[in-house]
Amino acid sequence: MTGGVALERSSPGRGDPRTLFERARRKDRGALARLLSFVEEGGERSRAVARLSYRAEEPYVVGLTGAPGVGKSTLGDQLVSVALSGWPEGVPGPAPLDQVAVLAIDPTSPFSGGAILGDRARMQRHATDPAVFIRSMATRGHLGGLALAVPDALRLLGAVGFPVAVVETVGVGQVEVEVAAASDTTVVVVTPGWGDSLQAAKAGLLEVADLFVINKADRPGASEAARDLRQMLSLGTERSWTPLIVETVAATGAGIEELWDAVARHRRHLTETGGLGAKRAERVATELKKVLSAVFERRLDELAGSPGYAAALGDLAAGRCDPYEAADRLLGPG
Ligand SMILES: Nc1nc2c(ncn2[C@@H]2O[C@H](COP(=O)(O)OP(=O)(O)OP(=O)(O)O)[C@@H](O)[C@H]2O)c(=O)[nH]1
Ligand SMILES: [Mg+2]
Repeated sequence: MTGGVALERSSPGRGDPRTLFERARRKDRGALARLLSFVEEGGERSRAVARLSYRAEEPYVVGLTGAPGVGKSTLGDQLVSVALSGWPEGVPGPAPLDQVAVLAIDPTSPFSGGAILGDRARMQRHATDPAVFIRSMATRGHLGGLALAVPDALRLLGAVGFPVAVVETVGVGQVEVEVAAASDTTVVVVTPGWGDSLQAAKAGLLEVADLFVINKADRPGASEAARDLRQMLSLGTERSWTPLIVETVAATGAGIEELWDAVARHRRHLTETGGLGAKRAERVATELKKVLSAVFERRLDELAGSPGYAAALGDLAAGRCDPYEAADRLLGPG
């Protein structure tokens, strides 16, 4: 039984989303990794994954964002360990949690194959821990890019049984802010000193932050950074939730329990005020618009390759019609 055919037969449906999904639900990490690759790639198989994941319990999503190097990955690592001990009293959900996922979003290198250099080491560190699943994620063709691939991935994680997921993004660009803001609890990470806070403010992160972490609090200036943040927040619009500020030293684990408690407090607030349902409803509405806009964009590309389009361009160039008439001709009057 060493021939290629026999091998194929001994593992039926290796690439079949449904088979992989069933295996992923039984905590087969390899199967889950394959499914996430499908999500990254987009296309038919990612559609199949979306269909299988839909309607499942969503994981509670904690987003970690902030400038490069502030310590998000180290923080995420520590947070996962604390999270596994479960939610504090008064927060619905199992305690302890049996598994937690970390998705590290890599917006900068769409062709990296989904691994950030520093994250390889982390993945190896947790490789023997069956309760922690860490995975870097890039987009390699998903229609709509990361803004759609990430929610798909999160739904998949929920569907295979993860109650909590931590999503790490480098929060400097528009997409990263969007991805972070699509979390249930958005944590903005800064370091002591004025620079990070100001950069966070400029990137629009003050508005989306539910919690602030001042990491590397072993360095001077942490309390000043907290004061600056409070001041900036007091200038913003009144919100029903005032972002908490937590100081941590991710390198040693100091302050991580407090951070998890702050996440739990925010979750409790969302549950009590109905904010969680509203947030998630808003999120799917945004998603639907993004799906539609991606579909329209693809149709536009198809249209641009059609003979009618070439003819319309010819007419335009010859001055036989104006661009609006040309558009009407191609689409029908809008
Ligand atoms: N002094 C100090 N260093 C820290 C702390 N937390 C993390 N670091 C160090 O800061 C560096 C960056 O940490 P990462 O966790 O990779 O930061 P990141 O925000 O994930 O970085 P990117 O993913 O590249 O944006 C590493 O060398 C860490 O060891 C801390 O609390 N104190
Ligand atoms: Mg990182």
